[in-house]
Amino acid sequence: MAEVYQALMDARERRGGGFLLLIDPDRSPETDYLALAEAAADSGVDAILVGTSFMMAGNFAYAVKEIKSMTPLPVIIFPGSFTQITSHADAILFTSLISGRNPQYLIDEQVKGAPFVKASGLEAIPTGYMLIESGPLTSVQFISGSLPIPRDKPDIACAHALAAQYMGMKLAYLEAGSGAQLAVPLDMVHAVSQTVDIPLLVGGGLQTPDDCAALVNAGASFIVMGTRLERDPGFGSLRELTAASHPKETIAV
Ligand code: 1GP
Repeated sequence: MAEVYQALMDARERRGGGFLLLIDPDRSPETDYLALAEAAADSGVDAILVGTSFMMAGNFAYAVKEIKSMTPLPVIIFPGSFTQITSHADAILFTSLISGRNPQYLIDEQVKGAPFVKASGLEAIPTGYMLIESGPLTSVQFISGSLPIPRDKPDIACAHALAAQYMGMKLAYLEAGSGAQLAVPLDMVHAVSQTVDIPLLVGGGLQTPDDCAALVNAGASFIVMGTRLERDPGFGSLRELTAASHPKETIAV
């Protein structure tokens, strides 16, 4: 049963787009991210992603469990490695970093993680993950040891996203990188959305409601945002960001 995936598709259909809040439990105090998780549903968030590059500060399973206890929303693992798998979430973005040519992130982490995903009972959502050039080197580029797709080459992004679709992946994720200086270009998002049938997640470096609205207008199905909310966890601004990502809804903000 693909309940979480279907819930995402339903939300996109109903609201004209979706907003996914990314919580990195390694980067902000527990009280802050739990307050954000608690406010998410009433602020219009469609689902919460939880993931981190390192998890140096604490216990990933504990963080996911605490986040889940604060919200009725689907909690989806966005793993930085195969060690970030826990049954306390509802689903996992089972990602392959298809823009890179490093076998560790194309298939090795997935092979190591697959038995744990099965044992956990998590819904696995196969996702083609693509890094897009976004200014200075990002953490995910450095950690994965992979080159991003040049930002002025939408045809290369289209070919990768198509390959993802033909390999059976259910989502394509265009990633500028957490805290990126430059977000994924609108013309690239538009080109990819016109090329593939699978929904597009777009994230990395987004700041404003206008950023969200422009991306959804260009063809993004789901906006992913983390850093901006860690730095300023104002729940009023969260409402504005989610409203801008839901063009079919007219809600006073
Ligand atoms: C990173 O795309 C996400 O994986 C979100 O990026 O933290 O820059 O919002 P930000």
